[in-house]
Formats: sequence, structure tokens, C-alpha cells
Amino acid sequence: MGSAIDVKATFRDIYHRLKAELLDDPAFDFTDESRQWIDRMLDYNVPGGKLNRGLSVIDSYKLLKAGVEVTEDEIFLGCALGWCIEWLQAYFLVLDDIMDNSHTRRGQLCWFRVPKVGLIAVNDGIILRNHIPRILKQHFKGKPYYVDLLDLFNEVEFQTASGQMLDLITTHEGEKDLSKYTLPVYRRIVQYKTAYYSFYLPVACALLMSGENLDNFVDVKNILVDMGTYFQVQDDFLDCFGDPEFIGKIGTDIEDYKCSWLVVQALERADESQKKLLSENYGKADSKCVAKVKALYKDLNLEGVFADYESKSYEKLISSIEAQPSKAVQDVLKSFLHKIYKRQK
Ligand code: DMA
Ligand code: MG
Ligand code: MG
Ligand code: MG
Repeated sequence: MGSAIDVKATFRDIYHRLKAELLDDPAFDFTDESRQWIDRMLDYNVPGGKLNRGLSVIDSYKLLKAGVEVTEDEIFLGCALGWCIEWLQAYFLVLDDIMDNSHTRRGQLCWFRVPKVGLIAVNDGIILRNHIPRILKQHFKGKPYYVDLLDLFNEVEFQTASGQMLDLITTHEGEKDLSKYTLPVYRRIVQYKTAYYSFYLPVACALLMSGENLDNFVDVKNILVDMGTYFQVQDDFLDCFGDPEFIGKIGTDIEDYKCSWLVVQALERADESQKKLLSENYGKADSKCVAKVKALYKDLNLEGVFADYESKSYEKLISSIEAQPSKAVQDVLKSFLHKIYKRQK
């Protein structure tokens, strides 16, 4: 044991075990067709991402144990919680792609665009969501932290859904008035839609497994929310400047009129004629309009602005991490930060 490759392989094996249990759930009388549907739907939507969030639970747990050997049972539990986060992510992404009218995800068609799936994807999203408490019940019922775990997943799901709401209603407002797209509005959206489930949740799971009380980790939560904000800025940057082949998805933020970090930065720097160009071309599903917006982003040197933001965020995060009293907690946070710093996908 020990190497990163082993951990990833173990993690993948546990996916198959969890899937087999769900396909054998006695609460539903499966037919062959329904079992095959779920099987295919899970394989299509759950394991195909970078698995950063999922793997972070066991990584964090090991760091919190600071050198004390973890048992096989603990590894299993840490991985199962990691998969619950990947399931949560799959649920949000299946629905997000419908709402964002996206085309591809993780290098393949969005689930709702697959022939014979269509809007069945909405219910598949609900099924994915419902699998989480079933996994938790199967493996954590009876643990002293079971109730806290359920509460954590409920809270974070609510925060994420609320963030998605802010993202969607802000987009609607922006169609009338781009001046609504300011940095405070942006930060609020991304804190809720991305930071809690992507950054706080994995660490909170590891803390609960370690017997900690989450009320004592408010500072850690704040640092993780800042890290999650930085992560979504990267996502917005890559939506426009990333290589779709490499990031596995084609950006739609410009077409969708999103309150993206890039448009917020552009609006802060644009003169009157550039603002006019933006209001005439932003939010149109026309490749000529999209190209004009991208050209403006280049003129305003948003690539440079981003590079600057990226190194400043890193410095700030490192100094708040180093102000943490616990070395183990510092290690957890640093390991998370190093996984995402200057990421290309
Ligand atoms: C991501 O927002 C947030 C959730 C909860 C899925 P997004 O639409 O920017 O994500 P992506 O770029 O992956 O579609
Ligand atoms: Mg999206
Ligand atoms: Mg979205
Ligand atoms: Mg995006």
C-alpha cells in the first residue's frame, strides 16, 4: 500500500462494490432492463472525472492521522465517503448540463444528449442523489458520526442547489443589465455553487471520520471556501481559454450570458466602446459574436490578469494555511491546494 496508484486502484474497486450493492437494493424490485439502465447511467456519469474530490477524503484522513497506520476498514470508509461526493457531483452535473445547455462533459456527450436518454436524465439525477443516503445507511449506520454525516450532506446539497439558483437567476438579470455582474455578486454565486461541495465537503467528511466536531473548524471552512472560489475562477478561465479536447468540455459561458469571472473582469476594465461591444455580443449563440467577446478578452489581457490573480490567490491561501495551529490540518489544506494550483483541466 501507500503509493498514489494503489490508492486510486483501491478507490476504483470500491466504486464497483458500491455499484453492485445499489444494483441489489432490496427496496426496489429490479427488472433486467432497470438494472441495466442504472448500471449504464452510473458508469456514464459517476467515475469519469478527475476524482480529486473523492480521493481527497482518504488523503485528508491519512494526513489527519499524522503517521498512525490506517486500517483497511478505514480506507474503505474513506473511499466510500469519497464516492458519495462523486455521486453528489454527478447528480449536480447531469442537471447542470441540461440547464446550461452544454454539449460535452468529461470528453463525451452530456448524458441528456445521449439518444434515448433526453429528459430521463432529470430523473437519473434524482436517482443519483438518492443513492447517497443509501450508501451512507449501508456503511455508516451505527457509527457515532452517522447523524452528523447525513446532516453535512444535506447542508452542502442545499448550499449547492442555492448557488445554482443564484447562478441561474443572476444570468437572467444580466440579460437586461450587464452592470449587475460585479465581483461581490460573482463571489457569492461561486461560494455556494462550487466551494462547499468541492472543497469543504471532502475535508469535513475526513474530520467527522476522525471523530472531530465540525463547529471547531470554522477557520478551516473559510480557507476551503476561498480555495473553492479560486477553483471556480479557474473553471471560468478554462471555459474560454482552455483546450476543450483537454478539459473534456466545450465552454458555453459566453453563449449562456453567465456571470463568469472573465466578464466581471472585462467590465471592470472596458471603456465605453468596449462595453458596447460586450452588450451587443455577450450571450449570443453565434460563433461570430463569441469570437468578438474572446478577442476583447485578449485585448484587455485577461490572460495576464488571470495569471496575476492565480499567483496572488496562492500566496494568500498559503499564508492563511500557515496561520493554522495544527500541522496536520496545514498538510491537508496544502495538499488540496497543490492539487489545483495552475491546473490545466
Ligand atoms: C458548476 O458550475 C457548478 C455545479 C454545481 C455543477 P458550471 O456550470 O460552471 O460547471 P461546468 O463548467 O462544469 O459546467
Ligand atoms: Mg455548466
Ligand atoms: Mg452551471
Ligand atoms: Mg464552468
